[in-house]
Amino acid sequence: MDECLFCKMVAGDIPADVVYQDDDVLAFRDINPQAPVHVLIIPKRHISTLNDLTPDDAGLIGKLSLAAAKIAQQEGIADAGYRTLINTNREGGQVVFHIHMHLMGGRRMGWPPG
Ligand code: DGP
Repeated sequence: MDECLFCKMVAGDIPADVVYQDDDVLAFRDINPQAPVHVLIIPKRHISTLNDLTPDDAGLIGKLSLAAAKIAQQEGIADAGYRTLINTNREGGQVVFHIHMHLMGGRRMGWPPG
């Protein structure tokens, strides 16, 4: 997707503060952090929203969660706890239309989220 911000990060055309990557997944620090640790974990392949997943993407989406747990360990927040979430479409709060899992921690999370 030529115009996708996160695809440009995958391509290296826009700088990203990368904390983890493998063949399928890229993770980088959020530009507007909402917690001391705030990382976005994305599939390198463009998928716009959770609604666009197919059964073939099951493994890929699982890899986002596995990466989140690995990064939480790396960032030292695994034992204290952290939150992962994926916003979907307008009312879900999605602003960038390339699936991304937020990983947030380093403070106590409130509930319900706003
Ligand atoms: P969402 O609302 O779920 O679509 O989250 C989009 C997130 O993307 C938001 O927390 C801010 C982050 N973001 C937007 N533009 C950039 C950018 O250029 N660089 C980085 N690192 N993060 C960005």
